[in-house]
Amino acid sequence: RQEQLASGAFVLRAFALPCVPQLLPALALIVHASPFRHLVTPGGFRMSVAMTCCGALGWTSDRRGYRYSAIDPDNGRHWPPMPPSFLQLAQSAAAKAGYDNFMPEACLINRYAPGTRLTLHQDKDELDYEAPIVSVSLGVPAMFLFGGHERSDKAARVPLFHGDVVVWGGPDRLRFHGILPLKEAEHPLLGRQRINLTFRKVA
Ligand code: MD3
Ligand code: FE
Repeated sequence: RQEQLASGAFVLRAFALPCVPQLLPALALIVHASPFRHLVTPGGFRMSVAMTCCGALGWTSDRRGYRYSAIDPDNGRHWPPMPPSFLQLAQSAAAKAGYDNFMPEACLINRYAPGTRLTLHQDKDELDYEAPIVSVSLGVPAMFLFGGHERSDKAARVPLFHGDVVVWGGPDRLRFHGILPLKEAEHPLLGRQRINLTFRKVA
């Protein structure tokens, strides 16, 4: 089941389900090496989303700004490598949406507890806006906000469930987007949380 949100944005419902048995143990190893943390924005606010990363580059934020870095600032070591199961899923989803040869070097991993939200924003820290972004939803369902090119544009609401994959590219790559506060719910595999994997080509 494939839904098109806009000319370059596709929801692949349940696309990641067959991969979940490989994804979860790989995720546990990543989180062991580089635990989830609440980053601080340049404005000094603690993000309600907890984050970690894998791959050659990871996204991070502090009072000095947002940036991609090869090093996890919490431990001074490289981010954990991207597991083959992650890369394969991201590439097959991108290809299914019409983006061949997707080579992400970063996977940002977001963790939402009940009440956690992500306010409307654009992803502009990448140098390459040609490549798509692939996002994988795991655990408790969330309401995704799919906005326009201005912050004030009315945003559509798209529910995202365990196993759903969204691919964004082309004209939709710079749309404003966000996640409404996570509802209290329990998922049989992940408990009371939602995990989102976001694959990006950075440079
Ligand atoms: C649409 N994450 O990490 S993923 C983010 O569910 C982020 O954790 C959300 O926004 C989450 O930056 C949404 C889907 C997503 C990611 C990037 C996009 C949608 C996008 C970039 C442009 C347009
Ligand atoms: Fe984003």
